[in-house]
Amino acid sequence: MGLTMPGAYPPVDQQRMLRQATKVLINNWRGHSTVPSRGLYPHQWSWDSAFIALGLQHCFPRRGAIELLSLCGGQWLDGRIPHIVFNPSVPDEAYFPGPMFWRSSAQEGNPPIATSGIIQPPVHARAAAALTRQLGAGGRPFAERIYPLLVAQNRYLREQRAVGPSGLAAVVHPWETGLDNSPAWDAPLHAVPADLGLFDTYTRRDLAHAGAGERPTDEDYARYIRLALAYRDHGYDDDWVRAEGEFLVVDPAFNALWAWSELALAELVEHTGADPTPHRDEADRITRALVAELWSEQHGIFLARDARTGQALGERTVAGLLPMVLPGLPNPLIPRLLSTLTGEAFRAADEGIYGVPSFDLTDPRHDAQRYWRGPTWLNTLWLVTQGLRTHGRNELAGKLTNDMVWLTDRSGLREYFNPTTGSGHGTDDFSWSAALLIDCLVGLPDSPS
Ligand code: 2M8
Repeated sequence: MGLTMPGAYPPVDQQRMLRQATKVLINNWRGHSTVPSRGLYPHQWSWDSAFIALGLQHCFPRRGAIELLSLCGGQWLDGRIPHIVFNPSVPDEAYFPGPMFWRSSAQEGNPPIATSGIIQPPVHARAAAALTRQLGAGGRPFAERIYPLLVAQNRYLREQRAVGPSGLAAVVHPWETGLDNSPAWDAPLHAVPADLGLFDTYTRRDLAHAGAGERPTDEDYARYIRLALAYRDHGYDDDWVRAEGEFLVVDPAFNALWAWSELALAELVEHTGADPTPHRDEADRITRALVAELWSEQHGIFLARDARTGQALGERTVAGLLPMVLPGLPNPLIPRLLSTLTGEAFRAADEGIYGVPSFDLTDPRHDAQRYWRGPTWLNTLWLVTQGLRTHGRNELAGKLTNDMVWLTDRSGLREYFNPTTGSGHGTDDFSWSAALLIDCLVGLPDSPS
């Protein structure tokens, strides 16, 4: 079926695109979970699995449930869901840092499967709520099984990662934000020494799969390694890392997704008969804290904060727009966020801009092809469309959804896209691009589902 795209876009063959996206998810499936990509990311990643499950809900919902439960198989005793669950049949040298680096099994109480020791944004409850609706009779048993695991994930954030008087959660490594190489992390990250001597011991594997011009620099990679080693060598102790860690940042996207996940838990318990009120209260608490601590009236966007120095990090990034997913944001903030989204920094309504750039188009550090320093990514684009729909801005959400369809039709299911040319970059056959495209195609008028 051909869908005529509003605006400048020619019609696309939705059926063909849906088939291609489904094929990527089938090829990347490993029997219990989906790899983000077959070369660059050969294990299971935490927030990737949540986005993947949001696509699987439409074609293989049972597989989506297995995806999330298998990720939770790597959950630690303290509740953290690690950012990578390693596939034991993949050799250690296929990805760096691998299981031998993280040494998760040396931590008391951990599951037998090897994992990393850091976390990623909690999008999983949102995926679990969506799957529960799609699973029919299987929804309730799935909800009952996954709910306590997701509650423990959020308890970990509240008890082990809270910083400051309002108790927003801090991240202790740029990889925990998922927007790993964002310019917002430049100031706190560059305060961490870059020891290139670490590469005598450790070898980057990412450069075998993607161009150096599209990935982080060696200096930044050395800082990533140093931060991860220090956390590991202190037994992944969160009291230590909050007091002494060299990177401690409060990220608006991470915290907004935490609040959003509490709202999703409130939806989940409606299937199990438990009381949703504590989850709604927790979502309200986090939302109020976000506004009080991270909203910048001057910039018209949420800004991250360096919890070490107390300084706001002034970069305008897509992370600062994502609190839009929260229905409880104070009303006056919505038009402000919209004007930032459509203004010079992101130009999301412009026909010559595809999707939402991950970083301010006017900043000299904007790099349209380097990982998280400018390109459009489909997960953050999808989250922005969710936020717009939450606040009734369906027309702009529709334009951005069409951008997503056009980008993938033009350039394939790439990891990220140049927002001004639409060219594709990073790895190809990227799972969350496929999954979120499926979610968009199914939601379009004239949907092929
Ligand atoms: C990227 O991060 C990993 C480290 O976790 C890497 O660069 O090796 C990020 O884009 C992250 O958000 C994503 O979850 C991961 C797998 O797709 O890749």
